[in-house]
Amino acid sequence: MKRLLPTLRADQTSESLISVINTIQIAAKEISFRLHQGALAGVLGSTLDENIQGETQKKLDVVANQLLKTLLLESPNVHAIASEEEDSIVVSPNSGDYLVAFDPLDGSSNIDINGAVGTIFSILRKPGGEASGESMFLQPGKAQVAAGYVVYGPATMMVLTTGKDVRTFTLDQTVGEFLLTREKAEIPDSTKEFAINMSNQRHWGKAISEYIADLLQGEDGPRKKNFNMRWNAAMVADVHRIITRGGLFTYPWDKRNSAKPFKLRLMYEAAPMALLIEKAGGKASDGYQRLLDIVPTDIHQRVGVILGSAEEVEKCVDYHTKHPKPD
Ligand code: AFP
Repeated sequence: MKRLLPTLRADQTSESLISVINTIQIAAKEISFRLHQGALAGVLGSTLDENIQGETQKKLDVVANQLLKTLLLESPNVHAIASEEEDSIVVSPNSGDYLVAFDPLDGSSNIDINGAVGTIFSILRKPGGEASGESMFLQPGKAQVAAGYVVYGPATMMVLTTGKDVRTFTLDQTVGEFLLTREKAEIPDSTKEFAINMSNQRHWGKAISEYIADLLQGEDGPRKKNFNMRWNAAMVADVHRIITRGGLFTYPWDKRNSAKPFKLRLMYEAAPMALLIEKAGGKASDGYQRLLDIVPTDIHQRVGVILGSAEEVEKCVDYHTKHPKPD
C-alpha cells in the first residue's frame, strides 16, 4: 500500500509543498494518539479560557493548536500561519513560500463524548509584491494550492487534494503511517441525505426554511422522494460522509445573533472543504455565490455554507435565487 509522501512524489508535487504536508501529518499523528488515549491522556474537559471566537476551549484544542503552530513555524517552507484559535496570524522567522490556515480541532464538543473530531487545513502560496501581514491570507479559496482534513474517528484518516484528485489515507496505527486507501473520491450527483442543525429552524431565513420543508415532505412533497437526516456536530465528520457517499451539508444564515449571522469560518472551514468537495465532483456555495470565489476581508470571517452532491446543492441554491440575501 502506498504511503502519503511517496504518493505525492509520484505525481510531481513540489518537495516544498510535500514538506508542509509532512509537517501537518506529523502533528496529526500526535493529535490522533492523544485523542485515542481519551481520558488517559488527562486532556479532556474545558480550560477556563475563552478563545477568540468566544467559545469555551477544550484542553485538546489548545494542545492541537500548539502542536500545529510550533511544528509549522519551524518548517523552512512556511512563512506564516493563521489559526481559528489565534487572534492574529503568526509569522515564522523562516521565509518559506507557503501560508497555512487551520482549524486545529473542529467539532471539539465531541471530545468529551468520544465522537469524531478533525483538523482542517488550507495551504496558500505566499503572495509576491506588497502584501504583508494578514492581507497575505486574504485570498479566495480557489487560490489554495492544497487543502485537506484529518478525521479522528474509529480510524484516523487524512483526505487531501493538491489541486488534482481527492485521496484518502488511513493511519495504520501499527506502523504509524498514513496509507492510501482510496485513490479518488467521487461524490454522486444526487442524494437522499441532508445535514443541518434542525434545532435552529425557527431562526432560519426563507430560502433554507422552504428548502428543508420540501425535503421533509418526502414522497408526498415536490421532491417526490424520502430524505434521511444526519448531524455530527463536527463539520469534518459530516463532510467525510459526503466525500464517501454523497449528501448535502448546510450551516445557513440565521437571525439568532445579528452580530454573528453565520457560524462557520471561511478560511479555516468553508474554503478548504469547498476545494475538496469540488475536486471530488460536488458543489459548494454560500447560497448566492461559489464559496471558492469569495475573497475574505478578515481572517476570522464567517460565511453561509451549502455543500455536497452537485444536483442537491443546485436545488438548494435555486431556493436562494427566489429570496433576496438577508442582511
Ligand atoms: P466547534 O469546533 O467549535 O465545536 O464547532 C464545530 C462547528 O463549527 C462545525 O464543525 C459543526 O458543523 C458546527 O460547529 C456544529 O454546530 P452546532 O453547535 O450548531 O451543532
